Amino acid sequence: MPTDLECALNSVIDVYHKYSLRKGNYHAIYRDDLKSLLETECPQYMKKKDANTLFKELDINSDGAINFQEFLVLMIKVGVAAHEDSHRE
Ligand SMILES: [Ca+2]
Repeated sequence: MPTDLECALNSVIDVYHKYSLRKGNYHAIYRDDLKSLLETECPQYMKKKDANTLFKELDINSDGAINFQEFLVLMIKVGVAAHEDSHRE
């Protein structure tokens, strides 16, 4: 039986593929699909952020798409913000 952490990681991978596969690619999320992902999956985080700015920050290799490694940087950013919020409540 998978642990809580393994389930959480599988969810991260599933969400990545849900948006990457919109254009049929397991390894690339494009700008419009990233915007949709951010607005749908991270609405709390996006209250203070701009999707275009975030896309530029995340596209480290400047190939016009977010690969899974680049997506993990987003998970760090959202995770740090969520952790901070957890201590505010
Ligand atoms: Ca990229």
